[in-house]
Amino acid sequence: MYGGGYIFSEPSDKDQKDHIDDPVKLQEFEARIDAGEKIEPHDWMPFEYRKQLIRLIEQHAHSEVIGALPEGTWITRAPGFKRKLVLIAKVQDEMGHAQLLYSAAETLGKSREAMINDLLSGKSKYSNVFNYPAKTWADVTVIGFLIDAAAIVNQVANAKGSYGPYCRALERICYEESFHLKQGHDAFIALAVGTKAQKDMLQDALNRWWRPIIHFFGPSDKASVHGEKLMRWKVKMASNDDMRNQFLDMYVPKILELGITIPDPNLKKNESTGRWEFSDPDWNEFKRVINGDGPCNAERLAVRKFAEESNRWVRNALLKQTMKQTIPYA
Ligand code: FAQ
Repeated sequence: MYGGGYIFSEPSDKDQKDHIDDPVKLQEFEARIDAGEKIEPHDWMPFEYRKQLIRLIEQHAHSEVIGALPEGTWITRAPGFKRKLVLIAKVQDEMGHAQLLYSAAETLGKSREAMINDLLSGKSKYSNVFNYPAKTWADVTVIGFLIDAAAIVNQVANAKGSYGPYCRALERICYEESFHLKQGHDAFIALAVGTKAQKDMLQDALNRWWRPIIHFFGPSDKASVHGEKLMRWKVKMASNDDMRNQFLDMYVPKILELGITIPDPNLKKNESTGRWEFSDPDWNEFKRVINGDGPCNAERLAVRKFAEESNRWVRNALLKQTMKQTIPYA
C-alpha cells in the first residue's frame, strides 16, 4: 500500500487500481495543504499526489537534461570568448538543475536509474521546446531569453507550492535561471540593434520559436488533464492559461520595444478581460512533438543514449570506489 509514509518504491498502475486512500488521513492532508504547510518525504500523502509529483518533477528534470542539448551544440560556435564562457556556464547550470530535480523526485520513491531508463525508452515526456533545432546563434538567444523567461514564470510560481523538496530545488534553480534570462536578454538586444543581417536572423529565429513557446505552458485549461488536481494540491500554483498570459504580459512589450515583430497577426491584449488573444497555435503539432514525433526527438534521445553508454565506465568506477570506501574489504 502506498501513501503510508515510509514507502520508497514507485507506485505502479496495478497498485493504483487496488488503492484507496484512508479518508481521515486524506482530510488531514488536505487541511495541511489548505493551511499552506509543506509536505515532506516521510509525511503521509495520497497515492495520486505522490504519482503526480513523480511524473511532473521527472519530466522537469528530463527537460533540463535535454534542454542543455540545443544550446550545447553552440558552445564551439558562440560568437566570441565572453559569449562562449557564459554559454558553457549556462549549460553546466542546466545539468545541475537536473541533478537537483532528480534528487527531489527520488525522495518520492523512483530511482534515478528508472527515471533515466524511462527517458531513454521514450516513456517519460520532456518539454516540447527542446525538440526543435537551434539552427543559428539567434536561436540560442531566443532560448536564453524567452524560454528561460517562460521557465521562470512557471518555476517562481511553483516554488511556493506544497512539496518541500521540489520547492527548495525550484528556489535555487530560479536564482540561476534569472541570470540565464539576463544573458539571454543581453544577447537578444545585441542582435536586435545590430546589423540588418543580425536583426533578420533574430526575426527568423523568433518566427520559428514563437509557436513552440506558446505550447510550452501546456494545453489550454479546458484541455489540461492534470491541472485542476495539481492546483488543488498546490503542486501547480497557477493554470497553464494563467501562466501563458503572465508571460505574454511581461515579454511581448520587451520584444516589441526592440523593433522585432511577433509572428501572429491576431496577438492582442483584450483590455476588458486582461487576457491575451492569439491565433490557434495548432495543438496537433504540440501533441505530435510531445509524443515523440517532433523535428529533433530522435536526435535528442540518440545523443543521450550515446552519452549514457559511453560514460557507463565512469559511473561504474565511481560506484566501485564508493563501495570500497563504505566496505573497506569489499
Ligand atoms: N511539453 O494536464 P497537462 C526549462 C503534457 S524547464 C511536453 O496540462 P500538467 C529550463 C503533460 O505532461 C522546462 N509535455 O499537464 C531550461 C501531460 O502529459 P502526460 C520544463 C507537455 O503537468 C530553459 C499532457 O501534456 N518545465 O525550460 C507540455 O498539468 C532553457 C497534458 O497536459 C517544467 O517541466 C510541454 N510543454 O502541466 C533548460 C515545469 N505541457 O504526462 C534549458 C514543471 C504539457 O499526462 C534551456 N512542469 N505536457 O503524458 C509543469 O509545470 C507542468 O508539467 C506543465 C504541464 C505546465 C508543463
